[in-house]
Amino acid sequence: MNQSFYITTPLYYVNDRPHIGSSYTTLIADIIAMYHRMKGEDVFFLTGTDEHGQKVQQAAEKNNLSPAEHCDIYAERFQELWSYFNISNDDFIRTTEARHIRVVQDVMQTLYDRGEIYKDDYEGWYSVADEMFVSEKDHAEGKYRDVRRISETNYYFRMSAYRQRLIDHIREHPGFIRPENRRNEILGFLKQPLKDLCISRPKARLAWGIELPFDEDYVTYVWFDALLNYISAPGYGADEEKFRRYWPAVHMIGKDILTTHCVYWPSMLMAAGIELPEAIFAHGWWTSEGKKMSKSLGNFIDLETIQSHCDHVGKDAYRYFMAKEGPLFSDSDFSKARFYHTYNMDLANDFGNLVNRIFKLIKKYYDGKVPPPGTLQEDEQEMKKAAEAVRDAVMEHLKALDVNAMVSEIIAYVSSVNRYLEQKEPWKLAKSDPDAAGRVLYAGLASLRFSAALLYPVLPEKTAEFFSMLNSGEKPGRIVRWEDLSAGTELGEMKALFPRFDMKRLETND
Ligand code: ME8
Repeated sequence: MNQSFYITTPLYYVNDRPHIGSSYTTLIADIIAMYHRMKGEDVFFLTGTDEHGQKVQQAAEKNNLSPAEHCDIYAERFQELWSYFNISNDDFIRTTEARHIRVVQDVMQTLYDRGEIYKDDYEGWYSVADEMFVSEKDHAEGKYRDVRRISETNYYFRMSAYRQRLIDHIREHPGFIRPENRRNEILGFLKQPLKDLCISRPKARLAWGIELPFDEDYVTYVWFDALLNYISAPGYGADEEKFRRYWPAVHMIGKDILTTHCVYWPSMLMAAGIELPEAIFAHGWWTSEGKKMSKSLGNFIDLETIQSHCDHVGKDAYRYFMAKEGPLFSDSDFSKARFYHTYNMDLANDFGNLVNRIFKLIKKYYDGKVPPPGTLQEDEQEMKKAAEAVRDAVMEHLKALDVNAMVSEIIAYVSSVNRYLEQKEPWKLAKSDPDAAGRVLYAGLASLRFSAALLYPVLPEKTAEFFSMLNSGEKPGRIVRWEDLSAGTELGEMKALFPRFDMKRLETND
């Protein structure tokens, strides 16, 4: 059976409209999943929505809806948007589904039976806004909002017992938490003793949650519920064969949820006797026009705004921008000017221009048929070798989940093909030395075809259009060999794949 690969995004809360932050994690996970499919692997790509908790309950009340009705609307909205952006997820899990609730209750019961969960009294600070118990120190520092003194009996998970095992695992598996700075952050966090984790809320205070299987007066705490989606979706406890095929997963997350994923989640899995994830990658943060995105600043870029930009330059332009300029290792700023500028530079000037030039010349001088390569000279041999090196580098960056580097590598190759054409001037050669011109155009087109095949996960629509223009009977979705471009094929109808965006339109807000 083919090698399998399992990748996840966070489950997004349904108390907020989808925005560029949630689309970023989803897009890079999608691109990684698509590359693994191109390698012929059996991929399971999971995303979904996190639907329980106080905030959802409150958001529903505000809109005069039941929590379930509210969740249906939002879950559908997320699904519509992921489909608009051509996200290729294999499953979409909602934490309110029966298949998930059953797993949460089973794992809780197991941990309770093993003495990993116990009941205790708590008196201290609680942040209503963040739905969290807050330490004396954090309260004094004013870290959390809407903090109240409460006294409550709850259930606790013995997370403190897993500190040393977790440190050992992180040390023995250098790729477990990525990138390196996040790994160090967690190792730093684990220098202090770990507290046990409160995992319940009394139903009297919060009804919208999963009931504890051993006490009907309580529901689970949101994180204990949500994290388990990563095993409930691939069939834990229901379809063991499927679960074994895909687990362990690579978790793509933002840096805001590092501790829950790198401390709570592995401790829960260790307690339940389940293998730990393969890797957790926490990326950086998008800011908007130089500022932190927040509702009060009114600069939260929602995906409807992005859709209106896509009306001008296509959806692939957004996928490309996210992949190339996104905050994978450090934070990154989203601005309209930067978005359209990247589009013009890389897609219109480099890729699009190269396609136009080569197609036009072949139409004009070779009757629209791919000219024969003849004997490749040193320069063309170099381009073929460079293509192979790009493919190998892309596959190496894929192992590191470095989507930025993958895209930069391919577009740098496309630029080098542009320079090759400038240098060879096939438009002049066509008159003086048609064989040489044919060779140059063949090499240019072979390089373009190769680049388009490799860019498919980033530009699924435009590379499909490119292949239909090429008329070679091929569809994108697999890695091709540079030299397999067939001479003699009649090119299809030409279209401008990436028309230039007039930056003046930004001033007039058109
Ligand atoms: O945390 N820049 O859900 P959430 C980059 N339900 N990424 C961003 C971002 C930004 N400005 N804003 C959000 C939750 N994200 C929980 C997760 S998982 C079992 C439960 C992305 O809707 C990033 O991936 O608040 C971040 O981790 C996630 O959205 C938070 O989504």
